[in-house]
Order: sequence, then structure tokens, then C-alpha cells
Amino acid sequence: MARRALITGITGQDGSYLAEHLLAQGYEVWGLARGQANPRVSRMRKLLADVQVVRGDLLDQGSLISAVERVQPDEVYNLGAISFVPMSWEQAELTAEVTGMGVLRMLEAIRVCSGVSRGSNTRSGQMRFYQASSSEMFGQVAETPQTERTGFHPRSPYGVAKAYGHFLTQNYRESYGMYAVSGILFNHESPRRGAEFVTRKVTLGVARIKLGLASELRLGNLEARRDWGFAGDYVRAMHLMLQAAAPEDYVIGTGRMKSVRELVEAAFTAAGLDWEQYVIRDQTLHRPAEVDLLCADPKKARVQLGWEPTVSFDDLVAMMVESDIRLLSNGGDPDQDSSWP
Ligand code: NAP
Ligand code: G4F
Repeated sequence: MARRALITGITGQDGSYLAEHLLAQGYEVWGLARGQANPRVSRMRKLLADVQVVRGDLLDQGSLISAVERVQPDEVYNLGAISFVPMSWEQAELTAEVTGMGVLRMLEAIRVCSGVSRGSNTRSGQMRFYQASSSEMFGQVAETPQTERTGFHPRSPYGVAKAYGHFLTQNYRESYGMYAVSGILFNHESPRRGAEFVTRKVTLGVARIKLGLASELRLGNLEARRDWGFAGDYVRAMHLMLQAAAPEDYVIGTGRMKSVRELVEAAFTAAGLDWEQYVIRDQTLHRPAEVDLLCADPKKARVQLGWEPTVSFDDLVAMMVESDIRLLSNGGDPDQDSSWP
């Protein structure tokens, strides 16, 4: 019988790549989708016709229990979150509820449906749980590069909520013997990345300028440095983590850092443009507290999981620029829900 996976965050970037990867591995894939008429669900259904949808919301404990009871998954991937860092200052409480407390609700749904009682501490067996932890937890970094042992100093309500989910996942593993792991993933991007994140904002901006649809691009802090990889590579790591003999947490990244300025240069160069003619620095886009740099040490994942990234920074940026030029040339609208390549 096919193994069964339940993915929260199915309408997001990672949910789509993970679903494709698991379907290709022969899984029966279920996606948890929220809302009465969520247009992102129809976009997802067009791209991933073989994914089955179950209704539920990370804010609603009962709906998660019902979803787990109905699907009876072998593996649960908790990717659902408020994931845009600036929004976490504007809606800190909602971020805590979805990105933080949502992890507790999902773990409780699995615990209750697996029949694990408090204090039993038996290896509860069947359902394996993956939590989408984030390098944002490192925040003001204690050391570089960051490993599974580096301490956390989150700099945003989002980072704090992710740290709660991370420790809770560890705690359910230790308290109940659940197979529950966290992937501490560094920034990963693709042509399906949300337009609010800096990589996609830049590649869409470049495409608009190239096609004469815009004349400038406003950006915030150009000095911040990130470890950027390709989302398609990172979902393979999620799956590998749940196949390991023992439940452990892993750092996933490329080990290479680039600044936002280098990202901008690479994207404009890919389209044959000079970035300095078009980019405007906008102080209002700076954050109340910035994460200056992030750089992964993915050695544990390489040695224990055999995981390696396959797409370089330059190839990733070129892929996104080409995709956005094609999208806009064909009259596509990145704000419309039919636009996923
Ligand atoms: P994304 O594109 O922003 O997707 C977020 C998903 O969360 C969407 O499917 C959204 O569904 C869902 N969601 C929001 N609120 C929800 C709720 N109340 N109940 C259920 N689902 C809800 O994010 P992503 O880039 O794919 O990232 C996936 C996960 O990895 C997130 O947890 C993110 O924080 C984490 N992460 C991402 C990165 C990265 O660089 N991409 C790095 C580290 C960690 P709707 O369509 O209903 O809004
Ligand atoms: O693309 P970003 O918004 O991503 P950020 O904040 O690093 O968060 C992403 O990666 C995390 C993993 O480390 C995830 F957990 C999280 O869910 C999300 O996927 O910003 C990257 C950098 C920041 O330093 C920001 O200040 O780009 C800088 N930046 C400069 N100008 C900008 C802009 N960011 C955005 N979004 N928009 C700008 O105009």
C-alpha cells in the first residue's frame, strides 16, 4: 500500500515542491487547506491534480484532529505558517498563534490520534512529524557558520514563534517518544516564491524593467547577507529526515552567503541591465531589528542523510529572472493565482 503524507502549507512554495517530490516517490499526498474559498487552493489543484485536499486550519485544534483521523498519515509535514518576517511585527499575536501555537496543535492532533497518553513515554510509532524550523531562530548569530548546536537569538516575532515550535517538537520527542524532527532551513527560493520576499521582488522587478513595465525598484537593506538555495533541493531534505533510523534535527543550507546587493547585481546582470540605474534605497523598508547574516554548516545533513544542494546561487537567480520575464511576457500577473510555473 502507498505511504500516505499529510502536508500543512500545501498552497505555499515548499508545499508544492514537497507534494511533487512525494508523488514522484509513490506517496498518496494529502494537503491541509484552510478557508471557505481560498483562491490559492485552486491554483494548487491546477498544478497538483493528484493531491487530495482535507480542510483544516492551524488555529483550530478540532479541525487538525479530524484531518489526522481522516487521513491516517504515515508522515506529517508541518509547513503552514505566517512566514513573512515583516508581517510578524504587524500581527505578532497572529504569528504566535499560527507559526508557534499551530505546532502545538498539530503535535497534539498526532499524539491524540496515535493514542499516546501523557507520561507513557513509549515510542509511539507510526506517524512521523516534520517541523519547518528556520534559520531566523539564530537571528543575531552567536557564531558563523551556524550548526545544529548554535544557540538562538531571534530578532523578530516570527523567529520567536519558530523557536517555540522548534523546542516543542524536541520536547514531544523527548516526552512521548514521538518521531518528531525539525529541519532548520536557511532561505530557499524558486519561481514559485511569494512576491513579497526579496529574491522574487528583485526578479519580478528586473522582469518589469526589462519589459518596459517599470522604471525603478525600491529596496531596503542591501547589506544583509543570506544563505540562499533552491526550494526543490530543500524539500528532498525534509523527506530524507523522516526516513532516518533515528529522529534528529538538521541544518539545511548551501554554506555560502551572498548580500542582497550581490543578489540585485546578479539578477540585473542576468537580464543585461545595470542595477545602479534602477534601484532606489528606501529606509521605510528597513526592519525594526535586522538579521545581518546567516550562513549554514550543512555537514551533518551531508554525512548522515547524503543530502547536497544541486543549484548554485547564480543559476537560481537566472532561473527566477527567466521565469519572471516569461511570465510577464505571456501576460501573466504574479498577483493572480493562476501564475505558478
Ligand atoms: P509560504 O509560501 O509563505 O507558505 C505558507 C503556507 O502556510 C501557505 O500554504 C498558507 O496557506 C499556510 N498557512 C498560513 N496560515 C495558515 C493557517 N492558519 N492554517 C493552515 N495553514 C496556514 O511559505 P514557504 O516558503 O513555503 O515555507 C514553508 C514553511 O517553511 C513555513 O513554515 C516557513 O516559515 C518555513 N521556512 C521557510 C523558509 C524559506 O526560505 N522559504 C526557510 C525556513 C523556514 P494559505 O494559502 O491558506 O495562506
Ligand atoms: O526575503 P526576505 O523577506 O527573507 P527573510 O526575512 O530572510 O525570511 C525568509 O527566510 C527565513 C529563513 O531564514 C524564513 F524562515 C522566512 O519564512 C522567510 O522565508 O528578506 C531577506 C533579506 C532581509 O535581510 C531583508 O531586510 O532581504 C532584506 N531586504 C532588503 N530589501 C528586503 C528588502 N526584504 C524584503 N522582503 N523586501 C525588500 O524590499
